[in-house]
Amino acid sequence: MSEIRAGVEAARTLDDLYAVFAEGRLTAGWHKKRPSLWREPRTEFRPNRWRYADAAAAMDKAGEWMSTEDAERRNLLMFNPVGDNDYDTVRTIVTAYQMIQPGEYARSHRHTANAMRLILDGEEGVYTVVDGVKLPMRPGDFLLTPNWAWHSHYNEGTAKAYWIDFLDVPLVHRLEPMFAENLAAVHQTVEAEPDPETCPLVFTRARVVAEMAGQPVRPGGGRRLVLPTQGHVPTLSVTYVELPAGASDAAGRSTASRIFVATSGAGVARLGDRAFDWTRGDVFCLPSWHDFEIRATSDALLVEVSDEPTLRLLGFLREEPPIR
Ligand code: 1HN
Repeated sequence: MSEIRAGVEAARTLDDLYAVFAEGRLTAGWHKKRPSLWREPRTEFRPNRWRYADAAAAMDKAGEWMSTEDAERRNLLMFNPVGDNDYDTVRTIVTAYQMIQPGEYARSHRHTANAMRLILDGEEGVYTVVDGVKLPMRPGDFLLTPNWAWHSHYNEGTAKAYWIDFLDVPLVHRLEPMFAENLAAVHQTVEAEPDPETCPLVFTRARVVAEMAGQPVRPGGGRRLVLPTQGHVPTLSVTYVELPAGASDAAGRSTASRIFVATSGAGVARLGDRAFDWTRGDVFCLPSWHDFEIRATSDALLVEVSDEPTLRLLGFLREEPPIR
C-alpha cells in the first residue's frame, strides 16, 4: 500500500486527511488557501508614468561608464510598482528606454519574444538590421522585430540615439516558450536595404500621419489608426491616437493591458483613479480592467501598444464602454 493510501486509511478526522493530501501534493478544492475564481478581474498592477527626460539623463550618465560591449543593450526597463515585480511593465508587456552612442553597436541576437521600437531621437546613420534587412531608425519611426528574427542596432551618426522598446517577454515568461541566442559572428550580413516607406516592418511617422488623416473623427475630437502589424507580431496591437489640443480619448475597462507613449505634444491622463501629466517621450501604462481618459493640452500624437490580440484570440477579451 502506498504511503498516501496508508495515511488515508489511518485518518480519523478531515484535518488528518488534509495533512495526507498535502504530503501527496494534493489540495482539497473545498479547503484551499486562496480563492481561484473571482467575479471580475482584479489585477494588482498599477497605472504609472515614466519620464523620458529622466530616463535619457540616467542613460547618458550610465553611458559614461558602460559601453554597449559591456551591456549588450543599454536600456532602462520600466517596471510596474507592484509587489516584488522588477521587470514587467504590465502583465504581458515590458517596455524599455534604450540609448546608443555614436560609434557604438548593440550586437546581434534573437529570441522568441516579439519586439517593437518607437524611435525618439537621433540623427542620420542610426539603423537596425532585422534578419539581414537594414532599416533606418529615424525619429518618429515605429519598427517591428518579429519572434526569432536576428537583430542588432548601430549608431554611425554623430548624436546619441534614443528609442523605446516594447516586448512581449512577460507573456513569454508566463507561457514559457522562451528561446534566445547570440549570433556567433556578432554582426549580420546586410542582404537588403528596402525603402522604409514600403517595408512592412517599418511605419514612418509621415506614413502614419498621412493615413491618420483618412480616419473618422471620434467623439472626443481625436482620431485612431490601427497599424497592420498582426502578420509580423501577432501578440500585440499598435494603435496611433491623434489628439488636437483640447481633444480627448477614452475607453472603459478592458481585459487587455495597454502602454501609451506620447510621440509629440503634451497633455494629461486619468488612468483608473490616478492622474498624470505627460509630454513627448513619456510612457504611461494602463493595466487590465482600468478605464482611462487622455486629454491633449497641445496637438499630440500618441502610440498605444496593447495585448488585445492575444486576449481576443483566446476568447478572453471583454470591454466596457467608457464611463462618460
Ligand atoms: C531586447 O532584446 C532589446 O534587442 C531591447 O534591443 C529591450 C528588453 C527586454 C528583453 C530583451 C533589443 C529588451 C530586449
